[in-house]
Amino acid sequence: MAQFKRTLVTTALPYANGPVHLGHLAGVYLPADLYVRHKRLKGEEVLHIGGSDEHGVPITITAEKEGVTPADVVERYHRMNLEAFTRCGISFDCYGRTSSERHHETAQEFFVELERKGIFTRRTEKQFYDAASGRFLSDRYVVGTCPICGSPEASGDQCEQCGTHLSPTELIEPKSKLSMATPELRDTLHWYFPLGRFQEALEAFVSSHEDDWRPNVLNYTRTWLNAGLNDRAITRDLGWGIRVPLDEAEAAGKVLYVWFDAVLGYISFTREWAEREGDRELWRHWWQDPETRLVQFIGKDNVVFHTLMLPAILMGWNEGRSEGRYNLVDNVPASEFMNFEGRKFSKSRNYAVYLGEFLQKFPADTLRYSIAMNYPENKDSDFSWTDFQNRTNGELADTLGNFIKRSVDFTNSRFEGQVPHQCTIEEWEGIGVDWYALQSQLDSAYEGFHFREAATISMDVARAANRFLTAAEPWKAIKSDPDAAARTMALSLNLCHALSILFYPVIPETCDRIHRMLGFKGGVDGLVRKGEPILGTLLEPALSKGHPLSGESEILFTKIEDKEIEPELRKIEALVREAEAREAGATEQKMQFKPTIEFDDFQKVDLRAATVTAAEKVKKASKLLKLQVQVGSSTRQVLAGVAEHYAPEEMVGRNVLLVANLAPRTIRGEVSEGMLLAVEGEGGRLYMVEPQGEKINGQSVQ
Ligand code: B3M
Ligand code: ZN
Repeated sequence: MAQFKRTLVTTALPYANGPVHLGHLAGVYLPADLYVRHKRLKGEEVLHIGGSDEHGVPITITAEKEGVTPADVVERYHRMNLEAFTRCGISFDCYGRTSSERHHETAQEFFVELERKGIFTRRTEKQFYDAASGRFLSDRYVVGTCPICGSPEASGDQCEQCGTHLSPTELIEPKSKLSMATPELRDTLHWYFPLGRFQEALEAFVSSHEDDWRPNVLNYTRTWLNAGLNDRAITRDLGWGIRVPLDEAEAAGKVLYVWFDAVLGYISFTREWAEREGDRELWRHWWQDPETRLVQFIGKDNVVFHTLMLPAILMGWNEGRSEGRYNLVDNVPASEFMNFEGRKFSKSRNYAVYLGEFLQKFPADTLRYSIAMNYPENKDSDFSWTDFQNRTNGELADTLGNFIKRSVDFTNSRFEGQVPHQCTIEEWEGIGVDWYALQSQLDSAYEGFHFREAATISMDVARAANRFLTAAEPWKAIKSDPDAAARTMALSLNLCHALSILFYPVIPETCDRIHRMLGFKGGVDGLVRKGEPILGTLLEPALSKGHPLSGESEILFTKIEDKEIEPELRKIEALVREAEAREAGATEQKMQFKPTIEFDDFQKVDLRAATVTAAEKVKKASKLLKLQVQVGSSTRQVLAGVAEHYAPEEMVGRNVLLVANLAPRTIRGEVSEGMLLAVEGEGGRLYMVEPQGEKINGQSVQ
């Protein structure tokens, strides 16, 4: 780490198609802000770049649903999210948007360069076209029946019911989401980025981070590498996005795939920042100087785009260049998810607490602290209102706030609002905090992305400070031993100052208030922004004898009363009830039987008892098993969506029920000649239908 001169921090660009919620804050934005502020405390050079992802199908779908233009959608949510982040104290140096001119230019520049180098491949392929709307349909615009589980509501990219990733042509009875008409397959040309061309280079790159990347990040990335990297289409037929910058007629109406452009947003926004700083070339410092470290904060669902896709694009750019080469990412601290009252946040089910709304009711710092203490570092965590209330009342108000107030009030009333004693280093070191050890513990917590630990270390100092003040009893000593009381108060005030620095990454606004109460004009943030390494000043007492406090005394944290969180708890209960009703409704719907069929219809289905003779996983299809089944004297290949419920070796030897005369289908490039019957149990667990009996193989069901 020490070899780096400066750190560029980026945070995933949230889609501007909805408000950010507490899950986003916990996984990405707060940890990044903690990291950045800690670096500023050390006087290090750091830049935090983020912004809105304003392209892609999620945005056009929202726009269509609401009957407005995509531009209206992104305008609304970009503003809303930027405002929420600002109120929450997320200190971006630039919060850009991918609809900006500079970003379009940057993304096109990359496309042109890779095209010039002949890196892309072109492929004509069949894609669904909705003749009624005159549009090619991208994956999510096609709906139909899932070939794996039979759910009638699968979308062209994924089946929500069974989780299988699909392509639109795999759907049974596909329909256009735009007109509900049956779409036709037409030829269309797309540009592909050959990830496989960079396989070896990416493997070497990932291996070089074996020791510093988180296990979850390495795992997701390795799963892709081990499966072998494939070409990825990086253009789409869509009316919203960045135009493919080629004059050829074939490029008309095509835009860059949102993920190709979004990951380049970090670069565009650094350029915009540099322009605002008045030096157009300054961005190169941050992207192209090998002494700059790049750290990208993201959620676990975005890993491979940052560990493989962006690095490969940059490798493509760097090829054959000795200058103007981009740095590859140094670390990708991807978080797990933070749940909310025991359930997953879900925007589509409206089960979420939105950041902006939250901050209308409670101060940002109380939220920042609670979330830091629940940071989903290596497993999913949970945010609950009761935990939030307990931490605010017990830790922030009773421990930290109370200590500061007691120290300031007593000094104001008994020592004329001035530091009453010159503390020596020995006294400072004698109060039960090992300042050297503390600094290095705190530093390794932040540098290792252990944010819960960092916040805990700071709160432990507040606890120690309280113990110190309570044990010294200056309110008694003031009569019996005024010098001792003066010493206690001077040390306490210095502790207040130390706490205002230690807590700065977590609760910056409060730290500014503490600083002002202690008689300083600018807040901690003002000092830090000047690039002073003020973390190092903790080793000595900072306030000298005679230093005047401001004379003001504030209550830093108001306790949260039960009646304030009761409506929130009731809201959750209602949301959970709704979710449960919906889930129950879904099961009920399944209970509605299909229309009656004649015996002849049933007779058309050839159901046979078969035996699994071999089973293996299918690359890049975590739900699928490729099975060889023996049915009488013939053997055939069947793909079954049961990989999450049965290990391949468990399948071998089982008797199964096979739909033997189903037309063959190609799924993931593999032919499936038939379908196995299974039933779904609790929690989506699938159970194969396993006929029992002697010599039943090959026999039909009757
Ligand atoms: N907008 C996905 C998301 O919000 C995507 C991230 C882009 S990071 C370049 O989860
Ligand atoms: Zn399905």
